[in-house]
Amino acid sequence: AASFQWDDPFLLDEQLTEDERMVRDTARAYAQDKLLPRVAKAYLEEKTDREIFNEMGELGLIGITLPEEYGCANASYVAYGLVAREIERVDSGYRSMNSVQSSLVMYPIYAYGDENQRKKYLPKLASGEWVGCFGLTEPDAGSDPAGMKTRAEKVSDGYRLTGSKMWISNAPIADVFVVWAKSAAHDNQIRGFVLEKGMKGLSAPKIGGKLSLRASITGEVVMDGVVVPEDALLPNVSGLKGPFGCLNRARYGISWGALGAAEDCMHRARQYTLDRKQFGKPLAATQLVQKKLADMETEIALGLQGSLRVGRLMDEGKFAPEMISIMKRNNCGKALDIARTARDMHGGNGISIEYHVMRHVQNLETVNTYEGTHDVHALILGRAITGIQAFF
Ligand code: TGC
Ligand code: FAD
Repeated sequence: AASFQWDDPFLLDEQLTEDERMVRDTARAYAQDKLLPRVAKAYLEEKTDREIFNEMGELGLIGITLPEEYGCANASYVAYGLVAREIERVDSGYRSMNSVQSSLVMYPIYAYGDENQRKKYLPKLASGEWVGCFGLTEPDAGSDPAGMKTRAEKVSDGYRLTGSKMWISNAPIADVFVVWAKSAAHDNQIRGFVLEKGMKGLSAPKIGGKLSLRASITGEVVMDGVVVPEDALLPNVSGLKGPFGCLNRARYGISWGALGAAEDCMHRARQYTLDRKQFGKPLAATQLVQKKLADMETEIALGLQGSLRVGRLMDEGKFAPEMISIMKRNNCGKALDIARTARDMHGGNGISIEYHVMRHVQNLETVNTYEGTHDVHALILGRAITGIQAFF
């Protein structure tokens, strides 16, 4: 019989290809050597380090699934998930920066754009020379993006966009804005537009005062009659399936990422309770602590296998969005529970930035909410199971 490895209980490592292991190792070394040392300061000071995009780009970690001709690595969706897991092991905000750029900005330009748009934007986004953001959510339309108010009207040689987007990751430092709007010239269908920093009427003020995801900058996107040329329109998709096609990829990556944060919490709780003695023995020698660690181990192991399976199906072109809802919902919810328990196991020290677990708890509150809340994914699954929509 094989011996049990507590930090890789189902031998996930053996289920990966050599290329996937290489990508994973590159991402892990980068995250541990370059991201971990700066995260506490960035989090406390609510500062986003713009250079992180260049660093990730240099290592080929941005837009990793897209073809080589656009400066990308043509890697598998499993490799993409492994990158998310390694980065989020350090901080969900850093993973967010990568997810948005890769799945929500580069993917739609690749999948729905024409060749000129691909050539213009993808290589610079892949290298991190440009930062991108994705504007779907609005002040009055979050879980229900069909309720968006942003409008595009036809003008002589393009479109005029008016409206505002809320809670947009990367927006205040973005060069490229993928924005969704109802277009009067297209039967009021939702269409995607690529806007650029500096366009008249476009601004992206930072949202301050966040108690979560503080290492990742978030903003509004205000479009006050922004006139864009005809070639700003993404020609090859129409309707909500456009943004949802991007969200499928990002949600899948988040399902891996959240477990990276959960693993970090579990590993820290294990070490802390082995080291710390109360009542004359290590905390890890108590039944209650061991049960908590066993529950964490179980949820992480099962969640990783689920995400791996969905990743393989994505690579084979055989996934359904509901599979991703199962994994996004489960892994984010479980990661949040694990992080809260790990925080508790650290006692008073657990609330300090030095011990990392409280930061993960705070971050995972957002991760459980964005890209479809825990309950919205339950409703997506409920609809698929019963055939009855219960959103309204
Ligand atoms: P519904 O009627 O279900 O669908 C409308 C059209 O869209 C198609 N569709 C999908 N296509 C591809 N993939 C999917 N997952 C799809 N889901 C739906 C559907 O087939 C239909 O197409 P057609 O051709 O018939 O028109 O739409 P609904 O209005 O009833 O939607 C309900 C619901 C709950 C599913 C949806 O609105 C939803 O998922 N809400 C959550 C919103 C959300 O996730 N927002 C995320 C914003 S981005 C973000 O948070 C980034 S944070 C990232 C970071 O920082 O890391
Ligand atoms: P609401 O939709 O108002 O939901 C509030 C509560 O009501 C939730 O608990 C929800 O589950 C529940 N609820 C909603 N509908 C139902 C229903 N039918 N039945 C039962 N309960 C329901 N968006 C982007 O477009 N781009 C980004 O880059 C981006 N980045 C983000 C970064 C951060 C830090 C945060 C916090 C958010 C970000 N978002 C982004 C927005 C995010 O996707 C939304 O916050 C999320 O989709 C939820 O929408 P909402 O905040 O409007 O909440």
